[in-house]
Amino acid sequence: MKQSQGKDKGTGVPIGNKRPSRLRQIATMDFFQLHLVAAMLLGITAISGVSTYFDVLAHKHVLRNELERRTEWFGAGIQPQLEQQLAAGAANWGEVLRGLRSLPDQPALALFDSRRDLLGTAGEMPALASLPANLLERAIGTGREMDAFVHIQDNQDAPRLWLEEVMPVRAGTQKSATLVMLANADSIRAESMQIWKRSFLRIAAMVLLIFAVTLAMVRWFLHRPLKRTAEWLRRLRHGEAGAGEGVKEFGCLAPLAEEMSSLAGHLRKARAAAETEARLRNRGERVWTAERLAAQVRDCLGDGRLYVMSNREPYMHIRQGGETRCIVPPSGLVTALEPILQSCDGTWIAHGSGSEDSLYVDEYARLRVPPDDERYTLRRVWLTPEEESGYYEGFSNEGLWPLCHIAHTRPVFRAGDWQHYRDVNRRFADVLLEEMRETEHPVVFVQDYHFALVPAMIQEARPDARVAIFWHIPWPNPEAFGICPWQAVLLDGLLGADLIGFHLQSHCNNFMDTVDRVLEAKTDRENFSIRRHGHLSGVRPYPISVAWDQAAAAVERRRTANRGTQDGHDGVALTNRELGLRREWGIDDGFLVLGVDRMDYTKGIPERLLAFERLLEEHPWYKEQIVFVQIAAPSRTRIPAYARLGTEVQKLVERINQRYQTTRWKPVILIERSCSREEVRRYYHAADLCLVTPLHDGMNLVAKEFLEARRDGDGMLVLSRFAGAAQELEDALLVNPYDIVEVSEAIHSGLQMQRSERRLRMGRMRQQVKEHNVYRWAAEILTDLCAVRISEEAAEPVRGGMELEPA
Ligand code: ADQ
Repeated sequence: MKQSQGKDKGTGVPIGNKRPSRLRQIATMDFFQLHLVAAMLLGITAISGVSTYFDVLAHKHVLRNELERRTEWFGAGIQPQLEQQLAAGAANWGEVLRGLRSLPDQPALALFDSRRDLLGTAGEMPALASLPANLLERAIGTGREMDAFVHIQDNQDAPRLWLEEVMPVRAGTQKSATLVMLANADSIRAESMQIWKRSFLRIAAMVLLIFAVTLAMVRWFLHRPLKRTAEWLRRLRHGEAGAGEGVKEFGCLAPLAEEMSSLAGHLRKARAAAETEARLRNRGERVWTAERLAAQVRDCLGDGRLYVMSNREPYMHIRQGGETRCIVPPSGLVTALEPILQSCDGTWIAHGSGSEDSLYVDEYARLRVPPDDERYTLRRVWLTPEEESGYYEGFSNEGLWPLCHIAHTRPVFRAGDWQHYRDVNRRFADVLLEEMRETEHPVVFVQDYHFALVPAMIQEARPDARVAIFWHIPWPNPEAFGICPWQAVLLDGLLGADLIGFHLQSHCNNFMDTVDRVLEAKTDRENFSIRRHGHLSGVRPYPISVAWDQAAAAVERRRTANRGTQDGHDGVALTNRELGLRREWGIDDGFLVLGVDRMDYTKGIPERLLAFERLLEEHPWYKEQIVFVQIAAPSRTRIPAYARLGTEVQKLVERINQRYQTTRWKPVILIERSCSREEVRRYYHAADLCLVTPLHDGMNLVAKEFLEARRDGDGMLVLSRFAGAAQELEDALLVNPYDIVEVSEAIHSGLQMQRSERRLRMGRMRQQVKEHNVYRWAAEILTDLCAVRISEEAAEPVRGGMELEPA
């Protein structure tokens, strides 16, 4: 342990060699700050300098106006007396002028006669001769008062500023003279200098203040987040920090950190996948991962392009809480097919059922997904409400769904629904054909009972396409399927596929029997293939499963080992959040039994509730010691049978609760909504026992999700014999869901089972799901699909002369 401290976990190189030294960090920061501060200082000084200059200019203007006004007033004041003296023919003008200029700070005076001869002066009149003669000339010429500021070089060192005001003086029409007043304007200059100085000091103080504030802001808003981000990135690199952990603390760098976080997430996943692959190669294990699946599919597709079709789309744009959100509907199918499409940039064709879907597509109803990492194309198909109701709710879910499940709900077949089903299948097939118009040898993977007619439509238009369809629900025996008035058309539609997949061998057998019974076709039970009109279809079981995240499982195992069982709950190491969840239902130390289903009559929810009621009846000491949480996502609510089921379940829950509840405890909690994947996972973690008791189910992913989620290796599964999953999970407590006593006793023995046995069973079941995960499911189907077609093409020259066999 000690040895690894201070080392880079990936390379074993001491961190000190790679990490920038504190000195270098400081130097980098200071250099950055210095530049920033210098630039700011320069900028602020320039702006302040220019603004001060204009300030001073404006002030100067005001002072000059003021001086001009004062000089004019003074001139106007002495003008009448001058005119009197002129009229009287005064002899000594020097004395007259000195008499008029009573105060020393009044302007100096000089009087010129009409011939421009100086008559007399008063006050300091420097360089009289150098006064701008043209001002005098112009004033005499125009007979108007004029003024100008002039610099006069007298015996001082520097030229001084003066205001020269020239004013005509008249006595009648005969006598005239011109008065020149010189006012010292040097004070304006001195005052301007004062303003410059004052402004400069103010600017200096302001710059200093801004400098300090900027520095503080840089340190607080940039330096600190930068340091934190750098530290977080370092920890992220060493795998010590979570991807999104504390991103909000990074201030203005949070968006960058979020991007980095998602990048790091991708890198970590890639690294984990590579490590897992390497480990598996070393151990010679055959566990499938998303990466391995992607590589396999790329390999077998070659130049071909993959097209997937399903009713449900992988990304939906919906309006929620006043904003549009892009959600991934909870579906095992998306988990399985996404890595394939992402790896080969395929096209997924699906019903655009989100309320805002049409706003996020181009003119061809396409968009690139995933939205934050565009890797493949989603082509949305639009349906009218009538089409949706006839094709989806009517024929698919009121007809085919109950037809294929032995749950004793009558299938309803209406001619109008069938018409819609055919039309919608045609529409989807046309869209697919349009999408693959320019692709040679496309590979098509159609999903489920919503599109039974599509394979033949594709086969007919594009014989070069390889087509597989996977039927996600059971296939009943020929007698049961014979109820459907259009069974032959459906079978012909399906036989357009090169490969028809079911969960179980028994479903394949039923399918072969049905074809034998209904169509003129050659069925081969040795190779499990059917030839109809010269086209060969393979029929194979591919038990679907869930994703298995090796890296996450390893992390969880380590965490569990560290936590141990210190929380005191026998064997199940619970996180605080999960403990909180148990407390919420008032059973800190008691048992949590869980059911997670769509609210569907095939899932056996009422029977399960009756079994739980019987448990309370038979073992009264469970009172206040047990809670059954049933999460039921509303499903197909517009179909009457589903609406009735909802009411029945609510009434049953009410009855049981009324019978057993106490003031602080309710035995059954019904959560009637679709929960997020994380929420469902929390329940899986917290549960002591998961009840999966469908009356009939193709596979049932909840059972496998529960096992995958139990990385602590504990918990028990009670599983219906009539779920496809029961074929693989022999270590579950298998029950007949109709047998209330058996289910009730299975719950009891599951809860009371020895910890060692429970863990042994859980370990074996987890191993099964790990080895037969959803990536393996997808890889096997696509590999078989490519192989079937290739071997047939290879045999093309001798077609008709020999029996072709799928590989
Ligand atoms: P479903 O009939 O839908 O699938 P299932 O396989 O159990 O049944 O899958 C249900 C999925 O929905 C699971 O992933 C589960 O976690 C999720 N889910 C259920 N209730 C939920 C809730 N309240 N909130 C959120 N998520 C919820 C059909 C066939 C099955 C077959 C699958 C896949 O009927 O037999 O296993 O397709 O092929």
